[in-house]
Amino acid sequence: MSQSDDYLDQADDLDERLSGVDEPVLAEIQQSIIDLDADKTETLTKQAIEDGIDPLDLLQDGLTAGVKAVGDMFGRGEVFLPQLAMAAEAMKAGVRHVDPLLAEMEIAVGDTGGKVVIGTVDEDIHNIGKNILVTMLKANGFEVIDLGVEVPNERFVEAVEEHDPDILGMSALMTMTMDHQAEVIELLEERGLRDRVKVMVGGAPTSAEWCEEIGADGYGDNADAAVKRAKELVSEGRQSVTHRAEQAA
Ligand code: B12
Repeated sequence: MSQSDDYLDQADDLDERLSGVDEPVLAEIQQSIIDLDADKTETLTKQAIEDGIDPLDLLQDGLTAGVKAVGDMFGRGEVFLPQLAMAAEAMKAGVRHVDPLLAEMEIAVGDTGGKVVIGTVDEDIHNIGKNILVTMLKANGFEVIDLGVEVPNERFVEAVEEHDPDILGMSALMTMTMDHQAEVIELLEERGLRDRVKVMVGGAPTSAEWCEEIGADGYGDNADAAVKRAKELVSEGRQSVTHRAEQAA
């Protein structure tokens, strides 16, 4: 039996792995990614958009849930890298259509605006989540400088010096690479730059606890929550600047 036959056998009884979602089309989107069927994911995503499903639900409960299910199977050794890559392609086929809607979506919290430097940490090529976050930050009035993937620690620090952003965002998708987030914070401290920028961390293996442990300022487990936190951090920064100016006057 070939590797793909094996995979289809496992995919057949995946019903119980699908997380409970209200909209049947979202479960179908999850399943289409599990089936590695990018064409179907694309068709269903377009249908869900036409049906008026909330783009954030579509993203979280449909596309992301589907790709994470394949990630879990990969983690258990039930599927291999080619299937993981195909699941990523299916996800991207859907995200392509959700992206224009996210680009118009304002999160109704706090001030708009501010500058963000963002990238995926060194030795890590995962960028689907980061790219979604970039789209949503831009939609909410942030100027975004995207450093891409596999960004060396030193490059993050240089970018803070060069662009003087309100926020430095670092994405890490692997337990092996999340330590780079802590290392960059240490480098910022060593260079006397830590007080100049708020640091946000995110990506599947990270958490609010990790954020606190490494002394970062903000965390978001999805792009929606991340944008809200970014807005809060920019507002807090502005308030403390006003406060310092008032004290100096
Ligand atoms: C798709 C995928 C891939 C694709 C990536 C394609 C791409 N262009 O990104 C491909 C096939 C290339 C890939 C490769 C690999 N992968 Co991979 N991959 C995944 C998978 C299934 C999904 C990731 C994803 O796109 N999720 C969807 C997005 C929308 O979610 P997200 O990334 O979490 O982002 C959201 C939030 O986290 C947040 N967020 C993200 N970034 C940031 C940043 C900030 C600042 C903030 C505030 C918030 C935030 O907002 C986002 C939007 O809502 C995960 C499984 C998982 N559970 O994450 C494995 C996974 C991350 N991969 C894994 C592995 C091991 C690998 C490989 C090493 C495999 C290999 N043997 O080669 C390589 C990595 C090579 C490298 N050097 O980086 C492991 C990591 C294990 C671990 N714990 O360390 C995972 C967890 C799978 C598993 N269960 O084993 N992978």
